[in-house]
Amino acid sequence: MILYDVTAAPNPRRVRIFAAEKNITLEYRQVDMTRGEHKSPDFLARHPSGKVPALQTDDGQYIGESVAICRYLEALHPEPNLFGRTPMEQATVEMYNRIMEFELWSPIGTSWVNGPVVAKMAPGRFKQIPEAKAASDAATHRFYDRLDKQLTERSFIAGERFTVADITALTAVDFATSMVDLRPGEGLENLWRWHADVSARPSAAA
Ligand SMILES: N[C@@H](CCC(=O)N[C@@H](CS)C(=O)NCC(=O)O)C(=O)O
Repeated sequence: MILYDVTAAPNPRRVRIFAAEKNITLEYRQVDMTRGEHKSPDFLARHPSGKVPALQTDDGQYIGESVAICRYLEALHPEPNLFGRTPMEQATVEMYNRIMEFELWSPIGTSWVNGPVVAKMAPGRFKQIPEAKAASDAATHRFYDRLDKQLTERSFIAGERFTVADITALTAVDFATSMVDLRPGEGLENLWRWHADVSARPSAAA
């Protein structure tokens, strides 16, 4: 299987970590986003949104969207399980994974698009709205506080074991910290304890 990847991009990292947890070997093919390769007709045939990651399966079909790719990998390699086993656990993992996407990744993405790195990297590509960045920065920090409280009650994002929801949250916090100037406050001890635990897993280096 071939993963269309950008090493520095956080969404492909979600799939790389997921595959590493399952010990699945993928062939990585770098997409040159600086040259707009992800919007070329060839690439749009692989992923209609022109985004990474995209997976080429062994029989030559394509899947876009990191969660869809992870679900495919889980179906092929059910163990170790990362999407939940019982109906209740599956629903809980899904719930927290969606919360991490909509309530953590979403404001981080808005702050990124309206922030200084994008202004420098892709001048004029987006109409930047400083008020949107300020509101999203605040929403991200409010969410960090909420996550910190949640992590007093459980070891991982969706319960007592590592799941895909931890991968979604880890990639969000790392991207926010390194690229968006949205590092969680030092006083958020539970969040940092969780972050240290998940970062210590060999898959986090993927
Ligand atoms: N929801 C998508 C998001 C994919 C995404 O936004 N990827 C970024 C890189 S991290 C990208 O390709 N951006 C280029 C663009 O949107 O044009 C997923 O989970 O795969």
